Amino acid sequence: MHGHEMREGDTNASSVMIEHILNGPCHEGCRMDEGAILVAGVGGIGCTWAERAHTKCSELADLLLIDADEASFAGASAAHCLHLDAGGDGRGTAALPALAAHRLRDGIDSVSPLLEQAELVVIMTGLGGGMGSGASAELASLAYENDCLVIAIAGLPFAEQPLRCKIAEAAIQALEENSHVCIRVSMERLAWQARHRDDDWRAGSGWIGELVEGLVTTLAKVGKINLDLMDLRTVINIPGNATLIVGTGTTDRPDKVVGEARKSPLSDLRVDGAKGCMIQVEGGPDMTLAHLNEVTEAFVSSLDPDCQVIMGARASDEMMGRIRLVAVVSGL
Ligand SMILES: Nc1nc2c(ncn2[C@@H]2O[C@H](COP(=O)(O)OP(=O)(O)OP(=O)(O)O)[C@@H](O)[C@H]2O)c(=O)[nH]1
Ligand SMILES: [Mg+2]
Repeated sequence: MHGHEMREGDTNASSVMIEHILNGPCHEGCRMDEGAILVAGVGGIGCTWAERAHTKCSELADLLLIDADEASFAGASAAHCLHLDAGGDGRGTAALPALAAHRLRDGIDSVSPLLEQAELVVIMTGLGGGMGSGASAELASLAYENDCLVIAIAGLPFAEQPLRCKIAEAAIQALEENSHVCIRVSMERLAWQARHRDDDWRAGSGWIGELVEGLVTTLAKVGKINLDLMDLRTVINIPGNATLIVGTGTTDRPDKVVGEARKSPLSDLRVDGAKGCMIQVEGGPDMTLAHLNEVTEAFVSSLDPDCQVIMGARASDEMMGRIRLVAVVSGL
């Protein structure tokens, strides 16, 4: 592994480095040589999100689906599925998160080899129901015990569902305590954005897929400037809260990428005081150094002036014409 050259965010110095490494050898398509990545979905919405996200990076990560409802596994051909239906009625655990948590503890033996192998576990869930609210924090804690880096992406219920909001409030605390980064996604904002795109919010409106794909490709593939799990740990270990951001755009409008990132359907998003940041910019073979600089500088300028920035860039044929920014922001 190479390439920790891009520490301490002086963007001018970084630009030179980006140029240098862009011209260097490319190790496209290599798998990470230490640790595996596990994408996990818990509950109905979580399984849908995880499955959709995984289709975009199936070569690079394993997929684990956990639910009481077998219908959640129907669309996934290559998933590890954990069916937690103790009662056998197939109707789920309703609003019984505690039962879901117990069921997970009982059933986890079958998937614990996955957790032992994994270095990074990305857990997706929609909170407010039974399964996701109960079992996601339990899964996070098991992953944590296995020394995995744990990133949770949690959907929060619509404000007009007070009972579900109450369940979610308790669940998000448990999930936060058991994960390194816990991102709160407003399902309401997701739904609002999805309506604009004529998309189904339950599928994550594309946004979750981009986020996870960006994160997984960032960490699993050796990019032109390599970022790896050590970098992620460095950024995440900066005291304070951390969050993830994704923005996409086209090569002809790189200025729009950061704007898109700011529109993320995350609740409570404020990154201006960030002390740490890991940024990965991905583009097609048509991405130039100027594109890279424009995107990274626009983003970094919105952070704390003393923010420690670790940057990476990657070009791949599948990103032709597109640019994607994925950032882990910490010290909030
Ligand atoms: N408004 C709205 N919210 C929904 C809908 N489906 C899911 N949600 C929200 O998403 C949360 C999680 O839903 P699911 O993933 O289906 O729940 P689960 O974890 O499978 O929980 P159980 O099925 O109760 O075991 C719910 O609490 C709701 O707040 C929907 O069709 N409309
Ligand atoms: Mg369900």
